[in-house]
Amino acid sequence: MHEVVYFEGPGFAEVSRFCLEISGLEWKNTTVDWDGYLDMKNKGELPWGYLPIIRTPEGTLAESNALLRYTGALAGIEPTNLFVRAKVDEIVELTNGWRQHFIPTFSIEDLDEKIAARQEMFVEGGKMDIALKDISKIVENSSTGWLANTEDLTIADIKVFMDTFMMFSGQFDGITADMVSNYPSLLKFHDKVSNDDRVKNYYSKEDEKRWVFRPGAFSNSN
Ligand SMILES: N[C@@H](CCC(=O)N[C@@H](CS)C(=O)NCC(=O)O)C(=O)O
Repeated sequence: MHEVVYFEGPGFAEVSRFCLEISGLEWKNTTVDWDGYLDMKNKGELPWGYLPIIRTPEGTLAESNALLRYTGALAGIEPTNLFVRAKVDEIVELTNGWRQHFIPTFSIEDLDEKIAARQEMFVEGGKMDIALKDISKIVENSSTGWLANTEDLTIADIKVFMDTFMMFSGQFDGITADMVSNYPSLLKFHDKVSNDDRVKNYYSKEDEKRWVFRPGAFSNSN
């Protein structure tokens, strides 16, 4: 039995939750609030002090990308060919790179300042604009529609899909769904991934933070 422990939102754990779900293995989704997190930290249950973790039959694993690769392998969506796997990792790392631009804005206390800092990243030439254009280029260069040019979806597709679109759910001040309309290739990618049966089934229930992963979520943004 595998147990993912994280906060309720998608954040750093969504990709692994999805991979475990499609792996067909038995797994448990444990959610904690801030006090629950502090309690685990104080008890020394978090190897490096952060969530998410996965409790596995062989011990605890931490670091979201290690969890992604592990659960992706369990789900059979981590390629075995070493070159393709490295391409997949390249895309995963590229996504981490831009995520790092966004994270410092969490600690800006003044709301107007936080909104301004985020919006500045999305104007033409801003860090997020460049990042989303990079992903758009990857989509445009793929002959299969999957980011690493594979026959089926891989952890790179899941990572980019979830990390990108979760930003636009409305839970982050200053980032609105209509901002996606500047990136038509990303919308095309959204269409492909959200209509994959595995993804569609996983998001069949209404959820205020996860509506962005459903087919047509951004259809008004076109
Ligand atoms: N490098 C870690 C970072 C995880 C991380 O930043 N987790 C946040 C929640 S989204 C956390 O545990 N924050 C608690 C804190 O900052 O004290 C990973 O990728 O798993």
